[in-house]
Amino acid sequence: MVADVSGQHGGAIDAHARRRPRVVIIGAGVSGIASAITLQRSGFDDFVILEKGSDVGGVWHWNHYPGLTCDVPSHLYQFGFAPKPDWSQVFAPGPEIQEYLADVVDRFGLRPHVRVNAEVTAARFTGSGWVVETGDGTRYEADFVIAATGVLHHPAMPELPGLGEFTGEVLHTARWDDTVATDGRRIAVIGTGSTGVQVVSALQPKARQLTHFVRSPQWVIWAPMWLPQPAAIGVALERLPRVNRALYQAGMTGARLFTDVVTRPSWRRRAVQEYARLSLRAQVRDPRLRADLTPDYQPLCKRQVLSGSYYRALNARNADLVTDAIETVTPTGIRTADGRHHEFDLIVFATGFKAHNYMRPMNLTGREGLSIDEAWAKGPRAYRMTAIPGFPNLFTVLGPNSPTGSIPLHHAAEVTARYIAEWIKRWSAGEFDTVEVTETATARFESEVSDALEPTVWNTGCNSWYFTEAGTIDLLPFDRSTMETMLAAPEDVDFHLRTVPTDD
Ligand code: N01
Repeated sequence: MVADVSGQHGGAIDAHARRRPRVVIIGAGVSGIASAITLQRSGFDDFVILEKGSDVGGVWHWNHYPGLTCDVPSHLYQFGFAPKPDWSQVFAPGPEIQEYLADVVDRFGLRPHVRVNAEVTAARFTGSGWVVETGDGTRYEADFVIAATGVLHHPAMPELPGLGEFTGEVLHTARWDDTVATDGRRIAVIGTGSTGVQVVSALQPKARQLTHFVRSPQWVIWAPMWLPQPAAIGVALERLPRVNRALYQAGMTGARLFTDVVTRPSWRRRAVQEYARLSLRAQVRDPRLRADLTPDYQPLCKRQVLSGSYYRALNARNADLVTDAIETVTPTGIRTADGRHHEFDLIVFATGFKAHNYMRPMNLTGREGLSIDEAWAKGPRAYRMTAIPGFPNLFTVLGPNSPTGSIPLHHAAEVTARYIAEWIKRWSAGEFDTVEVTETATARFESEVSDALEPTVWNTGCNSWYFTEAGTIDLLPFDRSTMETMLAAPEDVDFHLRTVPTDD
């Protein structure tokens, strides 16, 4: 078992047996769960999953704001190896997804491997493996580290002047406090990404007054997010696993259309964009409100927002849209640049995430003392989303340039985890002690990505969380089969494989 340094472990090469790799997985969200189950299915059981939160589920554990719904169809938002036939809705509510992930962890016997409330604060490459340390000082020795730390994890909280003086309540959607009352109150929601749109739709009906502060409007495509999945369909799919599997495959095939639309200009892209414009025209009749809600960039450029209720919520008598800049927060509300003062009981920040932090602020040190902050001084980078020069025997799942905006994420995590497992199998067979991607291969991958990003819709002139501070787009501009080919098998020419001399 992966143990703290004082634990018992025999990791030495046995000429007659395969080595038993010790693996630390950081994070128990979608990618951590996919990694753990993939290791299990490859015959490896000496792994521990270190999770900072109090439960598994990652983003679905941390987020439980009112209205949280997955805007990806449920039958695609699941693991290929753990199909759930009986989703309650076509677009599942957040708590049901969290339940699904917890259920997968139980069904696959992962609980004994999970340490919750175990935030990794440091990880150091020793020359042959890793020592990983959690906040309470526990240390784990590992042959491999898998950083499954997520993309949308660190809430972004703007430092608005006067915020500390506000006498009402303040919440960030990603750290929602379920005890805070919202009914009958005057609520400000700041931010208009997928989260802001969902939370506005959910809070408006029972709020005394809801004001949505929108700095840059988003295109909001109409979709019936509430559509139930009849129970009979769940029962039938449960009894007919082949049909369920075929449905999943059909969904994956359908998802190709979406990848195509965002990565290549075509009439298909234009058709979807026209539908986004129509969604606004058809639902917002007031010309002034419509003008305020019209973005100055192409639909699909930012992560596309889907909602069947947002515009209706804004049209309600108790709802207001404010596009004037926020000047300051006062003890009782918000003053905007036009001099108006808006009184509130509650301010909700739906202001998104620091999406390019990945495993940071962890103190991660690779070969020859190289820190991750030094390695990523010009922004996060990884060969094929998973391997970082200078960090041997460490892989990321849903790391830099992962297809968060174009390919079903569970699938991307599974494909990456299988790729990592291939390396670990070869380590287990004694082929090498350390594996490290070359700088040349990483630079080549970056250059391929950069060229392929040119014609994508993300590159058509908007500002979104897809952009890093260095101005690059942190997404994968390739289709699913290209991603699968990239990660089908390790290519030795792109790696340094080393053996570590032993004392005897
Ligand atoms: O965050 P965002 P999100 N003053 O970064 C505004 C996923 N997700 O949490 O555009 C005023 O998209 C900012 O304004 P601007 C999904 O991938 C999935 O909504 O910078 N406003 C923007 O409007 C999504 O894309 C589901 O001008 C400020 C907003 O805050 C991702 O999470 C559900 C501001 C941030 O939007 C992130 O979405 C929900 C300031 N100082 C989310 N600072 C599913 O259903 C920021 N803003 C799967």
